[in-house]
Amino acid sequence: MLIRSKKSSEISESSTTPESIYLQRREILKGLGIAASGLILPGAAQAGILDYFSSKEEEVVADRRRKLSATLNPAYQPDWQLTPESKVLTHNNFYEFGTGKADPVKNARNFNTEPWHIVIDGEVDKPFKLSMEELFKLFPLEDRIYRLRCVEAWSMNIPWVGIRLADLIKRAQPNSNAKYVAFETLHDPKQMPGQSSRHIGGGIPYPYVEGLRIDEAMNDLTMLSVGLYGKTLAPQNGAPIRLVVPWKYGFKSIKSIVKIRLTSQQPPNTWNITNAREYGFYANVNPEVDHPRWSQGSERFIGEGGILSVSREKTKMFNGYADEVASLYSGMDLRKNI
Ligand SMILES: Nc1nc2c(c(=O)[nH]1)N[C@H]1C(S)=C(S)[C@@H](COP(=O)(O)O)O[C@H]1N2
Ligand SMILES: [Mo]
Repeated sequence: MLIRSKKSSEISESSTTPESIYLQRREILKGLGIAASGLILPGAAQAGILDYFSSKEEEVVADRRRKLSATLNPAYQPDWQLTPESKVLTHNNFYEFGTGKADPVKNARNFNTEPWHIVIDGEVDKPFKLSMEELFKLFPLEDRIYRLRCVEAWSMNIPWVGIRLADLIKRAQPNSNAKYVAFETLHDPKQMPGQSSRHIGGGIPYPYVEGLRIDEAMNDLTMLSVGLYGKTLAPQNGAPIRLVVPWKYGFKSIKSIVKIRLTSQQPPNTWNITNAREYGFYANVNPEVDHPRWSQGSERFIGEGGILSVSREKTKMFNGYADEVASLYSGMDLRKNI
């Protein structure tokens, strides 16, 4: 997500999505059988390409992940082509570890997530604090395949492992003032270089925060993920626990959560604080409402193979989950409530 505002005429589609440039270039270079040279693109884009080329996947995907046993939820096993695990692990948005897509896998490598606790408090009768071990004992895990649609117009199909957020919230017994749910990422500038350096972290406010309306949080689709591809989350994907809200743009799916608070007022969310004109509170995937700087009508699906096989697909209302969630927004103007 670019932070600076530019007129849409000044920005080409590819410059909103540098990853497509370097993936494509890599594919072309591979096809030609030559090594990467940075001759074509200037400045930052070139640095991105060189970065990506110099990072051997096996090297950067230091595997600290543990196998998880989870039950397949048959309601969420669509017959889709999955995004390969290697791409889910190496193409990330996690500004605490750098703003480039290839930064988090490198910079989060030594991110220490043990011990980890998550607190649930606010407008509840039974606030509690859980270690990850306690969470694993209390809640059975399930496997669900969801589509992830980033506001930058790329998407992936990811097999998540996790629990229903609703189950965690119910355990805290929300009171009648609980209208929203606020989430907060760990604040640890020593471990998260983007939190101590504007240069690395893009200058957005930290800790990263997000929010949902209570009915959105209680929807069956809304998950707290602790893993993907049958293993615990890698640091770059938001270890050890992150939100997954598949009908909303990816920035709602906040990573490395330490706090969940039930509130009576709508909580702030990081991208809305940063640029309210471009990013709202709801952030429902909506092909009919363009981002001020690019179209949301279609997306590049990141699948198997190189960029030449990346397909441009039509973006679906609510990211394809309209049957499950459209009723949450009946009577709301979705052009105003972006
Ligand atoms: N704390 C935190 N959570 C975050 C982000 C971030 O920068 N910081 N980026 C968001 C965005 S824009 C997207 S698209 C998804 C990406 O998740 P992934 O890297 O696991 O695919 O994480 C979201 N959660
Ligand atoms: Mo995103």
